[in-house]
Amino acid sequence: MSKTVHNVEELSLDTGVQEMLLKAREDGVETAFDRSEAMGARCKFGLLGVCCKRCLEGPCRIVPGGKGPQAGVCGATADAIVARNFLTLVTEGAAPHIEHAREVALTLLETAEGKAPYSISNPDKLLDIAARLGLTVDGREIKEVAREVALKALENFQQQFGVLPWLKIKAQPKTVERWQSLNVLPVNAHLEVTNAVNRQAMGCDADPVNLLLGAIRVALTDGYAGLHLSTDLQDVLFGVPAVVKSEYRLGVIKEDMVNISVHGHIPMLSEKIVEWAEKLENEARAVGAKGINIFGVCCTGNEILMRRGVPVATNFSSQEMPIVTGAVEAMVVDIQCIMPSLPRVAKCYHTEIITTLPSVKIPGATHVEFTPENADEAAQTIIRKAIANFTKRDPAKIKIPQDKVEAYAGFSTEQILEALKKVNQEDPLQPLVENIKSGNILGVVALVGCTNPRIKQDWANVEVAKELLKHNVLIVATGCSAHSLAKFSLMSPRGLEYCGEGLQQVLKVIGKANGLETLPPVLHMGSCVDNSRVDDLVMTLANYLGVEARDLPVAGSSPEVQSPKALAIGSYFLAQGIDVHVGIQPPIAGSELVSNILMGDKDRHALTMDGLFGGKLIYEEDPIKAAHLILERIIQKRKALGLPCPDIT
Ligand code: BF8
Repeated sequence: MSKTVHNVEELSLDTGVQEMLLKAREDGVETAFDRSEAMGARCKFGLLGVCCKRCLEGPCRIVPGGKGPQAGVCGATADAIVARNFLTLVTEGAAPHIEHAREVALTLLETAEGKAPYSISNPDKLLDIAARLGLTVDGREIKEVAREVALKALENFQQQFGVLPWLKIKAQPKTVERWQSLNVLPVNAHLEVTNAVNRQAMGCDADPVNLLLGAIRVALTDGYAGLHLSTDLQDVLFGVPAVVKSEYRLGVIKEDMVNISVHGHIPMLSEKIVEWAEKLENEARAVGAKGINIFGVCCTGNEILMRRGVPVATNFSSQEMPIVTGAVEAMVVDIQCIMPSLPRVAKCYHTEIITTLPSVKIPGATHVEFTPENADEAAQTIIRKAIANFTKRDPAKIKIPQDKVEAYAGFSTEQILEALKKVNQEDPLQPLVENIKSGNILGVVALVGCTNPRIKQDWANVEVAKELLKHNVLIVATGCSAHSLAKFSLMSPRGLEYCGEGLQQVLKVIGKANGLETLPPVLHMGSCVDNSRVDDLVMTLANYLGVEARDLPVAGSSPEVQSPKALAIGSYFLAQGIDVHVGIQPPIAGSELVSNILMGDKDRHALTMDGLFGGKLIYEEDPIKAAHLILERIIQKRKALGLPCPDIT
């Protein structure tokens, strides 16, 4: 194990995590924070994006503008290598969402055919989607419609001609025209991923501009055949989220109960775990526990929080910490963002790490195979394993941080519109739009993405949010960033103190109309695939105003990004013409050309994302400076719309 240098206060803002980091050291357990420190300064070539490992002539590395070789053995320049590596990241980010969506579509199909033990929880959303797809719904059985919607959804992975069906039903026609003129409209998700990998291969695409447009094409695939498709069909199966009150932080783990953590991304498994936990309570009591306590980690946590109000313990960087409490009987994982270290940490305690999918196995974990058809059996097996583990606890190793905070979640676009209807039944968007026009709400920013052991956990997410709130920016949040903001009371009425006066007024009026003291200043919109909900909200506003999304004073920010998935989502928002901030250096600095295309202003550079699409990438590590760069762009967009603009200091 590496020698630890940093104080725990420098590693995480979360006091519960700090407490568990100290305990981990006492217990001799290595964590991601230790490994990050042991890794030391990161490889400069990697950080700049100028390392090429695509064939066995290399690996080739280029020192930009330096003395060494200025091209790989094959002749690829730094511009081509950096652009290709960026496309690789976006493709690696898109593929997991695309696979997630396909799994949900298959589950809907099997449900409709009576082969999987789920039901259509939200027929209204199903019928709405069916109508948008142009399917006949009148006089038909709901399961029949569900089957047809599922088959149509699967066309997003199969059709050889045309445009992704989900893009066609969701995107703004004018924006689609722009994408068409730039030849970035996707045909089917599998084809796009294959094509992207193909063009990255040695001896294929070497034009940096073409490669970056390729990244946009994959990002659009991610947005529609990954994010939107997953959310829409999950809402059909499990319900559209509505406001729920719950709790965050490690204090949600309960000493006297069988604790089961659900971690990963796909809600098909976690929904069943929650269902069967209730049904098997008696078995837990039989071994001396008071019951079964399910809590979430990462995006599975977001999914079951949004729909069921299940509490959330922690986010990405500190996913090992629940195990360190010594009070977790099982950590059940599905896919994505699961640290392979989990079984090694669990070895020091009694926790059983349970993998569930054939494509995600980890040495040292127990594997209980989950399929939609055997969902009930798998959930029961997992819960019974956890119950059996309760008796194996070592009381001397148990220590649970007491901190927990209340948070509101469940702000789907549908729920936001419902809340606005309480202010204006006939024209629900009117109060929101009027307040944006007047400047009470300066703009809307989506705080999204991860935490990253490279920087102090939660800190940048929280600081960016507070600075924006101070300037009357309404914040919506997803992913692990949402966890950060909830943990620091920005999703509860207590967060109101951080808001500017205008925003405070709006939140109170809408809150009171809904029987609450106030709306929370940050609206939790869900998991990372639920960035589709952010997109839905932006589209709803843009369509109401008769403008394109790119004209609105909105932006995205991922201050603690770690995953390529977040880069894919960010690129999707860039394609919509929405600015995206990242607080961790994206590996593009090795090419001035690529950096200028992605991050440059259209007035200063001939070819930019800003000029082509209307949004640009902003890289700034300092959260306060980052917030102000975002505010500047919001002000620019307000000016272009002829809206009043305050002085930002
Ligand atoms: O998909 S925010 S660390 S858990 S990648 Fe991963 Fe990042 Fe968390 Fe959810 Ni999204």
